[in-house]
Amino acid sequence: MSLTPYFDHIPAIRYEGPESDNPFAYRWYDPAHKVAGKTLREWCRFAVCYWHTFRGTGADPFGPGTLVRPWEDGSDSLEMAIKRADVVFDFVSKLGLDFYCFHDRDVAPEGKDVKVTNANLWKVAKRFKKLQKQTGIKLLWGTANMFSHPRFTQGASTNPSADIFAYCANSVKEMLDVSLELGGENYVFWGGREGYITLLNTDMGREADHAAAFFQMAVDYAKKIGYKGQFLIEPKPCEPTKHQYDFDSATVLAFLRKYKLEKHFKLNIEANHATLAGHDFPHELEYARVNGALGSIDANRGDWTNGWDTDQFPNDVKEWAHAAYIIIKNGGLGSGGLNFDAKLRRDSVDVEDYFHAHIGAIDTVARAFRIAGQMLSDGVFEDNLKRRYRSFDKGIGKQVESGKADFESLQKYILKKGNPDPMESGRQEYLENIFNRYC
Ligand code: XUL
Ligand code: CO
Repeated sequence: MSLTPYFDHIPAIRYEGPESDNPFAYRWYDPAHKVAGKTLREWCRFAVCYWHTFRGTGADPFGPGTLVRPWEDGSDSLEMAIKRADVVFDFVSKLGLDFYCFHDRDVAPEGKDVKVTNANLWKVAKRFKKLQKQTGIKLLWGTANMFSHPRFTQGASTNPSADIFAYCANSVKEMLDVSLELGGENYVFWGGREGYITLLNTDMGREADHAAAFFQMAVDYAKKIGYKGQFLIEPKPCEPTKHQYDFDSATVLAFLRKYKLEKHFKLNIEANHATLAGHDFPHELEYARVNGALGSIDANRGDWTNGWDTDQFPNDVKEWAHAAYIIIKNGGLGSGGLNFDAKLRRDSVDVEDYFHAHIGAIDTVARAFRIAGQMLSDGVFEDNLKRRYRSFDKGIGKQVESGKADFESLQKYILKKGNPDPMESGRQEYLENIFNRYC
């Protein structure tokens, strides 16, 4: 039974198989289908994101919003916020998904002061609690929007104003309380304006210390209230600031280690942020994985011809096959999942477009998991890796890996040998051909 009438003309989205020509059906996402010992539902843990799908307007720097939402009354009132919550849960239910994600300001309007703002958030959170119980839909992660309002223009925890730092402490404290109340499985920090435009007005060292102090306070507060959700930092190199402090996985991990915060955080990797950083998506995933920090994913894509965060829905099976391969090697995402941090194009103005976007993205990812599972069980790439590094499995290589070698023993070894063994092929083209055979 739906709560609102807005999607009544669309059937519940179910798996019908690759032969189906029903645009309102999954071709690859069979939630019960098993890949590498787990169901697709368990691997994917898909989430609908509140901000793009329900609050984005289609506005761009050259013109106002275009998207049509029949349920909106044009206001940012609390009444509208509560009604919208029902629509969101209807949408997630219709797609047959398990999770949603939101920022505080996506779901509840600001009031005349902090007290009223906090009260508004709690009124909507109460509604969420009821809806979660009714539908079984869960909160993958919550976060605080500390970048949209003009007060955050110069940053949040890295703002030169201590008042703004305190304001942000209130926001995160409230959202941690809400996350505890709603059973939020993770809590995300994306440093929207935590960065700078010019060093002429920026004390970089002091700003980093402030950000670290803020994170430590969040860790301490979560412990105090017994909130056990996984903390995640979402790297992004630029946009809206020129230099964002959380540039990429490597930068965030170095920051966390400097301030001894690494055991409290994992990473939420966003595909389009990876490409903005000059990496590809699999690079960021693998860097996080090998550092034990792959926590969750914002599933979207950019456009390779430009340098913006276009936040399109994922549709590249090959890219995702590689991503799924890494996720499976990671044993999954733990409490994390795949959140569609993606928005409709400005001229996708039909209610049906929300469904087409999600169905396409979900099928892309599901198909990729099926492919990746096959690649792993065939073992071609893993066998190749074993073979390529085999000189470290015995002899002098084994001594290096076990910490038993030093410069002197290595020099003795290579002097005795005279010359290293000849180079072996990296077989890149061969491996690319094999990869293409799967996709
Ligand atoms: C912005 C972005 C955010 C975060 C949450 O580029 O990705 O929506 O995911 O604040
Ligand atoms: Co994101």
